[in-house]
Amino acid sequence: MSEVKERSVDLATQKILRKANEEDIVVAWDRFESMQPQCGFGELGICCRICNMGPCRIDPFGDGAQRGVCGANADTIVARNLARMIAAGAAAHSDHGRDVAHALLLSAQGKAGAYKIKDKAKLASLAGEYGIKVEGRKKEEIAEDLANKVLNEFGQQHGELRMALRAPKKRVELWRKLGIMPRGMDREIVEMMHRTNMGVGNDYKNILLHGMRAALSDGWGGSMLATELSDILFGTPQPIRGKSNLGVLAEDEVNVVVHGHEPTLSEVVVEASRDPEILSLIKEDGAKGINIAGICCTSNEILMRHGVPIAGNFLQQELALITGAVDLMMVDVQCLMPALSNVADCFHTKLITTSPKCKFPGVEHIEFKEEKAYEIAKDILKLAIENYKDRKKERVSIPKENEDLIAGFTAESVFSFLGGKYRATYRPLNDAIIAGRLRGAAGVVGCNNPNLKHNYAHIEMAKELIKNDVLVVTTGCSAIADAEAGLLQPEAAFKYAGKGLQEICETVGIPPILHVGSCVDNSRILITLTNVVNEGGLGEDISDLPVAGAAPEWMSEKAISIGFYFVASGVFTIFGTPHPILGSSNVTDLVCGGLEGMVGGKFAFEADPIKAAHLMIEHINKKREALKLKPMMYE
Ligand code: SF4
Ligand code: MSK
Repeated sequence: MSEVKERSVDLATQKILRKANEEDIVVAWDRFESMQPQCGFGELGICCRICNMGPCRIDPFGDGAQRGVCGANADTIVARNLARMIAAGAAAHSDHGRDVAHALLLSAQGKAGAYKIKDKAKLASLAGEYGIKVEGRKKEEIAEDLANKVLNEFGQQHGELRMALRAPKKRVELWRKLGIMPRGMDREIVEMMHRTNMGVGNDYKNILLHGMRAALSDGWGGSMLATELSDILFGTPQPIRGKSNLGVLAEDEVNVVVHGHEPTLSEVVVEASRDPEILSLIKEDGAKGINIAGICCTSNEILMRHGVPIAGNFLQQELALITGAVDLMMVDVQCLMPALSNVADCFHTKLITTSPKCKFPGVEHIEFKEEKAYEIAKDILKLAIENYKDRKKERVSIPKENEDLIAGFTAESVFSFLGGKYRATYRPLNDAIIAGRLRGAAGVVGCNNPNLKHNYAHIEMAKELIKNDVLVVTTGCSAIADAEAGLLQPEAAFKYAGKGLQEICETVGIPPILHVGSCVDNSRILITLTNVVNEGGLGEDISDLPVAGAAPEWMSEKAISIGFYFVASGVFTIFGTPHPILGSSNVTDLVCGGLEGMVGGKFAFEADPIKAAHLMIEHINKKREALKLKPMMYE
């Protein structure tokens, strides 16, 4: 087994990894090591098993002439595999958006009493974008029309996605010219699967062109709608305090951990945890209270809106259970390790699945239905309370580490912040960039992966960027990594940021790294970039802006989709480890080079976070030069 210090930079994580080792509990890092060496064909993307004449694999050391049984070469096989990853990632995000739209519809129809429309202003403005009459109508009537329009858009066959029209005009025109303006989310994803089916397209460029279209239907479609409709239903986040890391688990309270991505049930669980019946049951059971904490993006969703503490990110899901202090873990969809059930079995922890889309063999399933959300939430909490008495005190070990944080930034709030209370405008942000106080901005997002030291790349990349006066916005597990390192506090600016960024953070009272939400909330970054373009003075398109993106520790297909919609929107984007495409030099050259000429964005792969940060800074400097901006103020 590798040293715990090699596995993670986080002290709490290291402590629980030691406990896991002492108690002989296998975790992701152990399984990763036992998988070595991992399949080289898979890593290079040159294995094809999409028809029964295969599986076929191309010799990476051959002369390039080798073909699969059908005649597919490495370019075709690699491109098809990558395109299918995009489709799967886009499907996951978009299906999340669909579920929120469904909850909005039921709420509007009075069939889901647990949900009330919280942001009427956003409802009115989004309805306006969809051409729905707002004046003189009840919010429920507007919401019903909006939910129906949105739900229809998933399967829209022709035309253009409404949200994609929010992009800068020049970008929309480019997408139209390239034929990648997204129509409907389902349509683009289905077509991606069709195009990559045996015997359909074998031109790698054409396959990946549609890959971008499918990815755009995620970022400017499914994900954006997931964000907007969640804001309408659960409230648009405002800057809020919270805490992060395994130390948020409580010794003497019932610990309920919510994990996954969709906020529909966890929102109600938070509310139900304050129900008088639940509170009196807790007292009866001898606990001092009930502590809801989260893992992954479900956690980010309820942190952003309620300040609910975060217990950890992707690689900490098993570790939360190994503290021995979790009475119940409730999971919904995405990023859930099947191993959770084995780990839960080592403790008293009850693991509950809740989505019909996601069951674990042998694990209790309490199906979530929007119509009965509150009752279901209470039933789950009652199980947790009942289970508290079975907690074995002698097996409990909660690391003390937990950091304060500020989250809850959005495309709307952060910049009305920067503009001062009474002037909601992006002008101060644009002016800071133009004047050279800020070099630019970077989105650092995405997962953890045991193939890299847990949290290390997120934290070091973010620190290097802010040191160079690059404002960082973050989502998903990257945001949690930063939170655990104390970087989401205003004080972090004094410790780590360059002078220009420090001045801004000091004036406005914000951290140098802004937590803008869950993985679907990467759409908030797209809107922010668009607002910066629209404010003026920094070019006419997203590809003109001094900005860059990164997913330094990515693991999910969703990260591939996110990467592609950022690149297709004109953003230079770095992934820590390569996409599984290196088996085709043509596809690699396209993804890391040729795309720039087409859409203004491209990928780079760099595992060293400091080197990666400097590639981003170089790119930002290049864009500043092209815009003829002033030299940096403090250089
Ligand atoms: Fe082999 Fe072609 Fe079938 Fe793929 S599609 S498994 S390359 S025969
Ligand atoms: S949760 S997709 S591990 S960021 Fe959104 Fe984290 Fe990646 Fe899942």
